[in-house]
Parts: sequence; structure tokens; C-alpha cells
Amino acid sequence: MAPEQNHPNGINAVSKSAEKGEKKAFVTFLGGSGDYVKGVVGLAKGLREVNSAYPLVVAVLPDVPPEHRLLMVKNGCILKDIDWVQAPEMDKSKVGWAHEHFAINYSKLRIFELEEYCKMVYLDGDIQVYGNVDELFDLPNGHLYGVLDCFCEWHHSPQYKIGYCQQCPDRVQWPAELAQAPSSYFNAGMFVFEPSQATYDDLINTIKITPPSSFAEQDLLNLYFRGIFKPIPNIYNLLVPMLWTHPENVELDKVKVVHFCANGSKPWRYTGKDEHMQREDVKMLVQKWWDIYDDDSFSCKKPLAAKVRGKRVQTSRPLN
Ligand SMILES: [Mn+2]
Repeated sequence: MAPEQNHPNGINAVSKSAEKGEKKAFVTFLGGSGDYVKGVVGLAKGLREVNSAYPLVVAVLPDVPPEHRLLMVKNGCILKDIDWVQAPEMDKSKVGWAHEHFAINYSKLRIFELEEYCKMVYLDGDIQVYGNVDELFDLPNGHLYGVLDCFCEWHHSPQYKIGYCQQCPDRVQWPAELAQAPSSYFNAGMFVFEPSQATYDDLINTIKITPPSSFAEQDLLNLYFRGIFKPIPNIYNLLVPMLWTHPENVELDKVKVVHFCANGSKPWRYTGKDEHMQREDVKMLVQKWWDIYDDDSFSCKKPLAAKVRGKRVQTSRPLN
């Protein structure tokens, strides 16, 4: 990614790329024939409800069935066919969930190949938007932006064992004898990036020289973009577990993006039986997701951008 030149006015300035008329879009990723398509359809409707000026691109793997493709197109999504990315060191004797999980996650990297877009905001299918986030497209080039992850429930991480979390770095100091504290680590369910074939090729080369780890492409992206990553406020990717792990860092009335990553919190699978799922704030967010999903007035035959062209909603919330 080339560093941004002459951007004195920050994110509210019209970016050079916009002047050149280059395309920008949200992008998500879908594989398989399961129920995750509901998340994507919900997200498409959510982006429409907040009057986003940008369309939702869905990078689809070959095994997404025609009926799911049709459903997404009917809801205004732009489909881009992508091929699998081979996961590293796959054990051919295990063709179960772990294999599929790894293969799917690495294939998400294909979004970096979508060079017809100069800037994209990646959103997981288990994310919903409750506010307009178009200002993210105006962030200066040359960085990858995302929200700091929370380690409080990552039982296998060294951070968890120590009790350290980057969301509250003062709670437990990183032990001096353990050398350097871990660098900032973003949750890869949402990030702002500039597609680039060269970056994609480089990421693939990095896979070849990096042992696979439990968080697959998220670990890889964090490794690769170390030093280029810049954190943005939690309101752009509220991880649902943050509601109970870091309530002091949650501004629920300001949250724009909610990531249903907690066990049992995916709205289309929600039963309320899993731990924390009877919290009032969780129930409210899940209900809001369903309100959006069930509202058929948001279904349309045209891409999102066509509907609101020329009526871009201006948002003024500052980023820092
Ligand atoms: Mn997710």
C-alpha cells in the first residue's frame, strides 16, 4: 500500500482516490451451503437501512449454491467468484471441520485481489451495522485499520494465562521478564484495507513460510500488517463478549458495528441458552438484527449505491 501523500484535513477531506472516481465497497466472504448466508443477507439489509453510499461485495467460494447466490443478488449484493486458497500444512487424513475451517479462512485473503476497488471495508457475515460507517472509506491510505481484539476469553493465549488484555493494558502489566509485550492485535472480522495484487501475492508467500496457528488468517494478517495496522475505536467492531469482559470500554449508544462472535450469539442461530445470552443488552442487539433481517422493504433489485447515488449521508463523528 502506498503511503498517503498530502492529506492535511484528515478523514473528512475528499480523498484523491474518490476524485479519480475509483470504486469503493464493503466486502464480505461466504463459503459453503450453510446458514451463514442469512448473516450476509442481514448485513446487506443493514447497510441499506443506514443509507450507506457503498455497495456490499460478496466474495463467494465455488461451493455456494445457486439459490443462495440468487438470494444475495436480490438483496443488492455484488457477487465476486473466488477460488480456494490452499491452507498450509493440511493433514489430508482430517477432512472434518478443522480442515474446512482453515481452508475457508485462508480463502478470505482473496479479497485483496479485488483491485477494481481502491478501498474496501471488510465485514464478517456475523456482523451487523447499526449506524452509517461510510467515513471509514475516507481514512488515509497506507494503513490497515481495525479494532483491537480482546484476549479475556482466549484460554490458550499467553495473554490469557497472564491476565493481560490490550483492551485494558493497565489491569495486569506485561511481565518484564517476558521481554516485549505483544504488539497490537486486531480482530479480523472488520478491517479497512486497499486491495492490491502485490499485497495478496505477498500474503500467500508469507503463508508458505509461516506455520499455521489457531487463528489462521487473523494471525497471518496481524503478522503481515504489523506496523501498518492502526487501531480505530471499538464502536466500529463491538465484539459481543466485550459487553461482559470490558463494559467500561463499551459505549452502547454510540456503537455502529456489532460482531456476533460470542458463543451462541449468531442471531440466526440464537437460542438464548448459552452463557451470557440472557443479558438484556445481548437480547436487544439480537432483536435489532432480526428487525432488520425481517424487514422486506429493504430488499431491492438494484445495488445499494444506485438507490442512494448523489445522496451520500454525511457523517461527522471524528475518528482517532
Ligand atoms: Mn466473525
